[in-house]
Amino acid sequence: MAFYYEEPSRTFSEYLLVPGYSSTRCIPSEVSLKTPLVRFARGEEPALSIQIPMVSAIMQSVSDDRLAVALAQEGGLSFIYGSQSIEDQSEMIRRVKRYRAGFVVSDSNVSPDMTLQDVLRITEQTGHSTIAVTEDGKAGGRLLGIVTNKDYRVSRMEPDMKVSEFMTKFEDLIYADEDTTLKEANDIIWDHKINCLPLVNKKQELVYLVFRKDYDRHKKNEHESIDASKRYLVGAGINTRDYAERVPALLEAGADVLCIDSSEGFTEWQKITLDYIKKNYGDKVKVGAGNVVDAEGFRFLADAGADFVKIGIGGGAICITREQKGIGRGQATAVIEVAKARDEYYKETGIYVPICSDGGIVHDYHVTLALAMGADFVMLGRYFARFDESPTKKVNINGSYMKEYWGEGSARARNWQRYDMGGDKKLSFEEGVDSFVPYAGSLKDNVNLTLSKVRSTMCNCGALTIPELQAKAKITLVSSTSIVEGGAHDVMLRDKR
Ligand code: RVP
Repeated sequence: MAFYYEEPSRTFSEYLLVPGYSSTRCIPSEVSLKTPLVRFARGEEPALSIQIPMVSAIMQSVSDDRLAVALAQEGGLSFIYGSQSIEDQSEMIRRVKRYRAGFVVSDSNVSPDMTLQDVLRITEQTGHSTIAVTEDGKAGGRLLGIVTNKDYRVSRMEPDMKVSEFMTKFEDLIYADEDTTLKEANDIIWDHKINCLPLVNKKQELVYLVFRKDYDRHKKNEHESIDASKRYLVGAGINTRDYAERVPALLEAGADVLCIDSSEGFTEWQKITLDYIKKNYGDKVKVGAGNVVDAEGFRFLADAGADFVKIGIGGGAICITREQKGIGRGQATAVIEVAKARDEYYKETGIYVPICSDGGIVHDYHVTLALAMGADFVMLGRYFARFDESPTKKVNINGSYMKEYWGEGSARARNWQRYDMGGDKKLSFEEGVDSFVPYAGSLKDNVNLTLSKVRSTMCNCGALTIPELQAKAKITLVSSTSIVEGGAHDVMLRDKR
């Protein structure tokens, strides 16, 4: 006879935290959000930790090298998506590891034959007003000039005017050699009162741009996620098919941690992949696995050597797995059960295997709830897709700015490896949708705001660390009527001006 759970499975919006005693010592600036990323034995320090409990989803529309740098600067970590060629994924990893704070690889480029209209389109899409003009229109091409909004007047110029006719030509630019230090670059910027300094190599190819506005910002990141050589930490998604080729390439490129990306992780495929990695690299290489939604799934992956375990099936904003296949579990219930299994495993074996709640975070307080329920960190897709740094296009829809966001199980992503059960190497049906999410500005501003709420709520619960929150949290179910009571009600809202 089938097994029946006695209780319905529930999600974050059905719970609230009940405040506990909070002493005067318990203030947001004293809260530490540091959390372990990988397994460790009792009494030992984890080999990898992050300073904030947030990682970005292993998705084409979320985690590329640009987002990875921005998130590492805030103390989190990205897993660069694996649904691309091994070479392209490795190159993204290399770009993060090579990244020098303050040195920007130009992402807004045109060739001299392109037009004012192209410049305006790129400016709108990227939000950047400094555009490099290179011979081939690509980031590393031979630099021929720069276009900024000082070079054109939309009201006075034809949209099809060629870039070569109005750019500031290379001969008239202040530029410097690729080996220039950040300090030297900033001295040049100040001496010449310019906003941006291009750095070129001996062949006049554009290597970096240094912006005046970035300098102060880069002095201030106290909580960055960095390795022993002060390079940003970065993770990479892998699959259970091409790991024998992909894993060595990613490690060679400098990936700090891997994660098997799959919609369903309680499988022999995952064990085979973990076995391969542990056999070839031992403990040196850290790899997470998932996704699972119950204690049995957790134990299977923990026993198989997973360094962390990811929880969540069907809760992602773009995910339609539950509708398509009828599998999944309410995210809160899944986290609560797996957290209990993680604690039992620790008691039994002395090994702590961190767990990650993946998908379904809609409100900032869901992050706090996930942590209080036992998650060590959370993975977010929709949340990060909304920011300037995500890899997708910003578009204007009926007067509102939106960013594209599509699932790895959508036809657009063509990520059959994530869903493959040993079939015929194609997606037989979609498990994700292609969508838009409201544009929300910079990652830094949003992450800081979210975490200020998390810290504040932790203080309400009398907790200065995540383990303390987990030990002290009092969590209550809420009725649907009391959910209505929780929002503004029985008032007419004034316009937000
Ligand atoms: P969310 O943060 O709610 O946007 O969810 C992101 C998560 O959704 C990912 O980390 C992944 O586990 C899951 N996902 C990604 N693609 C799909 C899909 O197409 N069904 N689901």
